[in-house]
Amino acid sequence: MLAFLKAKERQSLPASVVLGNNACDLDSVVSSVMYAYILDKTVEPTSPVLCIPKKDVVLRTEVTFMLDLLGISIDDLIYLDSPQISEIQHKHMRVHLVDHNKYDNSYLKLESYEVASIVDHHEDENGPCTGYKRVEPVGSCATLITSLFQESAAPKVSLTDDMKLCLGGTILLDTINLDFSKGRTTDLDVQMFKSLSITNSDELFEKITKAKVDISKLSVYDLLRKDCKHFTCKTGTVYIASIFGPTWEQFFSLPNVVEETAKFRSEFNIDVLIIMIRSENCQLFLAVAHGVPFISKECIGDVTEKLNLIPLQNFYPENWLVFEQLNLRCSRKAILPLFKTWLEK
Ligand SMILES: [Mn+2]
Repeated sequence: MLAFLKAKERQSLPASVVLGNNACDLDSVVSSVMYAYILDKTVEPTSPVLCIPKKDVVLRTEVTFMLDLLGISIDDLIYLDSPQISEIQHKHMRVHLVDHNKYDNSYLKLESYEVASIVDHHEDENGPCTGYKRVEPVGSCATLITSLFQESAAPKVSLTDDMKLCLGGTILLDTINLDFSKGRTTDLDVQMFKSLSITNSDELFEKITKAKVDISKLSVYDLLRKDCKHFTCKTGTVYIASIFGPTWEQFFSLPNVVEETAKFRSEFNIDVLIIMIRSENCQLFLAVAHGVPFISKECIGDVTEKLNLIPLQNFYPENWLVFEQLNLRCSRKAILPLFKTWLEK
């Protein structure tokens, strides 16, 4: 498994690549790595390409958890900004799609290509494909990849225990532990999961779910980038980052919180940065790092009233406002338009 990826890392890329979707979630990563493995063993040298810049992979903590489990380092994989990508742009490439079914050339910017195969579980967008196509509405693309391993008669394409855990874990995460009542599970998901003979599936599901929210290894810069929405208005560029886990005291005690926040603001030219912090015991805090003089404790407009904000004193860095948000029903989806309306005035 590992050897197959490492070979790709050192040499230039082969003319056959597997691409997951641009959300680059666990399903896309696992499906592209496993499908590339099958193609590499049965058809031609093939490499997975992750549809994100390399620095973004650490934000997907469930992905790094699973790669760890497989003994794959994030350095073993190819990303949109890997140096090998510029070399393939002038070659004729065979692109295999997993976890999406319509090729978007704006990521790889290939001069010449064909979509050589598709394995996906989303609604069929009928994108062109010159070869094998399997689009089925199951809970996880990893389910379809698992069934490919079963159909592959070649004895050299067998699954190791680690690979089974990886496929099985992805199926569990996507189907919410194979719970039919959640509406994402199909009979094939259950059947394929069973074929992997994983004994303690509840434990595996719990581990991956935990890994998904485990932010303990992320820097403040990464925490801010992990889940962020933005808009532009009269005041300038406004970012609302959402962080789940710490209390505001814990957040402001993280290493280099001021420097890392400044780095984040300058990289994205952010005029107003709003951070929603939801602690594990469901307290909500709103931190505003502002460069705009009219934003003050008293003057945060009707937002204060609607969100029921209580200003918190001391402890936080200069030029920041920190509030406890007592209206817990207001999610970011509701907060974003409130701020937009206010900052537009
Ligand atoms: Mn998927």
